[in-house]
Amino acid sequence: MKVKGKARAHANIALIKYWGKRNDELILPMNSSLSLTLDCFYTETEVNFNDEIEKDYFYLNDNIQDEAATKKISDFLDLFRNSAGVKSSAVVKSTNYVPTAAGLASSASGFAALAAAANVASGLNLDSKELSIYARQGSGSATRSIYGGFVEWRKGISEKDSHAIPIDDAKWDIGMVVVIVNAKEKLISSREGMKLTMETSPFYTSWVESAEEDLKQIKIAINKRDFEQIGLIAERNSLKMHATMLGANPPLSYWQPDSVTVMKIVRELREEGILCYFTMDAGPNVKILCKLSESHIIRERLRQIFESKQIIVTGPGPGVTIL
Ligand code: 2P0
Repeated sequence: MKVKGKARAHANIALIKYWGKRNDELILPMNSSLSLTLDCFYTETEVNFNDEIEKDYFYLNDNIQDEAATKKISDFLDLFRNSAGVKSSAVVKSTNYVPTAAGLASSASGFAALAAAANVASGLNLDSKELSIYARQGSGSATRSIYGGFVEWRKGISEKDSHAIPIDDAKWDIGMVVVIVNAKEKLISSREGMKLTMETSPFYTSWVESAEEDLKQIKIAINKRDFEQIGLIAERNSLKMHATMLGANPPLSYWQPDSVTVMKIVRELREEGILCYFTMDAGPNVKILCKLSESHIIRERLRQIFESKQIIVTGPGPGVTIL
């Protein structure tokens, strides 16, 4: 049995959002979702099972992590240890390659890289579909980071069929401009935010129904390579998720004034004929879906208001890679 494994996984941005779980422990989502894996943001993780140590150690960006952070990793590694019959503790070393102050340190790339590394180190040798089922149990969005390009996370009926499938490698003229409005850590985590929304927002049932319909439509648009429809559906879906959060009690909003400024710029650019569309997640930063060939025009316009380091352009990224 190989005791060491190392892997890289890229972050993804949902175009059809996941926001709410029907099972908290197994991380089964209320609705299916769809994302684009990104090239510029990724995590590399090494898992080393070692008979001579008594407990797990977790280093993130070369810094040893506290008990709470390490426990999350240990619990996740237990899934692999239990399935593979591995009894050893592990040293886990993880590095986030996210441009400084991007505020995008992602649990998606983190748990996908950890899953892929643990898969090798434990000798389980799961295939990609099974790997996405394991990654899901670390963090929902990690399910989708197993694959590159456009990826669907099918909500499934049971824990065994809630997994990702690749939809299209997105190797066409597609990119994202990420605008870092604020790099500080969010005050309300996605996990808490989605729970609050599900439990208290009167709009929640409509959100789930509408997300499933958006998913159907965006898959048709991806199949036709209809970039305008992909963008319009994604933008509407993001706004609906945020509207549903506003209906929570207490109301939840991740927006900041600069987020709205970016949305206004996107709409203006569109009026000028540049096909670009915004999407936002559980934080104030705005991601603009665009044609990579037109990203320089968007960057230039944003530069009138934002600093260069606040604007990151990325293309579509690949799935997990074993290193
Ligand atoms: C998504 N988000 O689909 C949605 C849109 C944020 C907004 O998945 O609780 O870190 O670990 O499953 O995956 C962020 O939530 O949450 C997320 P858990 P996760 O990308």
